[in-house]
Amino acid sequence: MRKLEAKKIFKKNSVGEVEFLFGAHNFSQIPKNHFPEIAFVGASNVGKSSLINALLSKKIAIVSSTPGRTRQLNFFRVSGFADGFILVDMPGYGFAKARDKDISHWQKASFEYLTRRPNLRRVFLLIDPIKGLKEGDREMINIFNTLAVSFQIVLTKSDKISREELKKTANKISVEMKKWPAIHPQILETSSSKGFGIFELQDEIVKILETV
Ligand SMILES: Nc1nc2c(ncn2[C@@H]2O[C@H](COP(=O)(O)OP(=O)(O)OP(=O)(O)O)[C@@H](O)[C@H]2O)c(=O)[nH]1
Ligand SMILES: [Mg+2]
Repeated sequence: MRKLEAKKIFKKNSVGEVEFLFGAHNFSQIPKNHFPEIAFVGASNVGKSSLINALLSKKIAIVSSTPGRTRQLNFFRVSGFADGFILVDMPGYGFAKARDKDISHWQKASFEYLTRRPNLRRVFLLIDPIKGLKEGDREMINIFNTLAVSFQIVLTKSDKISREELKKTANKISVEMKKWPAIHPQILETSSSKGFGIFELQDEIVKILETV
């Protein structure tokens, strides 16, 4: 049943079923709403915007090979499940090209959003399996655990690494994860460019939405 449901919600979306709602530079610019929200967080260039596009079968989030492309919190509304739900594409952390002032600004907006949003149902923390967990990721993980923000690890770009290496990274994270109280323990492995793991991620989103 659930498989059918995920297919229905994420079927090739025609115009109108997925819409860009707004982009926000500050937490105060984000209107309150009652839709469940799911945020995509991770280092610059890890593949957040690409994964949202792969999930929605639509080039709606801007992708770039230059790190730091997404400079605001972008909200995309998907209809098809009750009233609908929202995917949030966050600015990446950990790159040096932007001005310090800009970086601290995005960090503040992201931090406030991630820790003060009552309808935020889960954070997908994206990790590049070639790089593994970096300092910026650990800082995020500490925040999530301290403030009880429900999060789940999603490995990206799995087409760029052998199965063995991918498993090695996943196993290493699984061991560390035992100390993380706010983690949802299943690690998802994806490739936006090859479509690997996209259905599983869609299915996970449906499960999140079904849980009240
Ligand atoms: N091989 C491969 N490349 C990918 C995949 N996903 C993303 N990329 C590439 O990685 C680069 C960054 O992708 P984005 O989706 O813009 O990454 P982002 O995390 O949104 O980046 P920022 O907005 O800068 O934080 C682009 O060149 C993508 O084409 C993937 O699954 N496989
Ligand atoms: Mg982006």
